[in-house]
Amino acid sequence: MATVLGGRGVQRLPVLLSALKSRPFFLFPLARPAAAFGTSVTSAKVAVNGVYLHYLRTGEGEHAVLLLPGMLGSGETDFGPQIKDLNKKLFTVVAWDPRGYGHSRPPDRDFPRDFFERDAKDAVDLMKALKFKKVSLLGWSDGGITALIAAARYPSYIHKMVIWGANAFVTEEDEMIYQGIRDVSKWSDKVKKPLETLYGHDYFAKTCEKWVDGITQFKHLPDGSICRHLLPLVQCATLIVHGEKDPLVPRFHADFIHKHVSGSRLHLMPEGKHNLHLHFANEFNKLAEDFLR
Ligand code: TYC
Ligand code: MN
Repeated sequence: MATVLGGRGVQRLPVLLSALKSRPFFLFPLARPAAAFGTSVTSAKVAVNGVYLHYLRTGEGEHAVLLLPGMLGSGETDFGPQIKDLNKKLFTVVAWDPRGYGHSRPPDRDFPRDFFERDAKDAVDLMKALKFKKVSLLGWSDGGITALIAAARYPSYIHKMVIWGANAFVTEEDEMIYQGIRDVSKWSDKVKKPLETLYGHDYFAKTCEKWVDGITQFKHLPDGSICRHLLPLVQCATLIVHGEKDPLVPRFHADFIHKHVSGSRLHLMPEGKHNLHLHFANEFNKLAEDFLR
């Protein structure tokens, strides 16, 4: 059973962040007056399935949208431009940190074979704990996998879904890419820095290695399946976005999901890489908003 924590669990974001000695760009002064748009972002934790899950929340729209981060990700490191700019009149935006990631620690992150299923249940139970009747999902990469599983397992609870950089199975080619990112000292500073600040070097490096081992498990399952058998169970309207210059996730993954999620739409971004929602934030936000509304 999930319980919403009382006032003590809820902090204003700046308090939390000053404790972390970091300040994501979405907290810098906004172009629009804060009062006109209710641009405040709150940070809170709620007890769900035996852990305290952390989330950011902003907006006052009727349409609830959950943002699901990628591997090692968190709301603040992965979704700055979405938290800042998604329409706050139309949407109530929640960005969560899956257990073991971001500020949803303890526990330390682990990767049992059902870790995506566990994340999917945690994500849905978090939104139910926050009293949302139905939600849409914006899932990036690992968060896209989690979103697919949540949509398949809890069809009556998911309204619409946008996913990008996700894959439903693991191939030989994928495994080689995974091994290439195992050693975080080889990551670009730009990608590495926010995560190192969030976690400290050791937890970051160790958890990345654990993630590679965790995701490689699927390679040894029949068809390398992460969730391919679940795709036909997805019922919600689904938009798959793919960056044609994504160096991590080859095009065939997006095509496969498009083929097996009935009625899904595939939108290609020719210049998009894996982080297309950050690099082309305005274009991505408009695409997502138009699809969701
Ligand atoms: N799924 C990872 C994420 O959540 C990214 C990734 C995809 C890494 C494919 C390697 O071969 C890979 N950001
Ligand atoms: Mn189609």
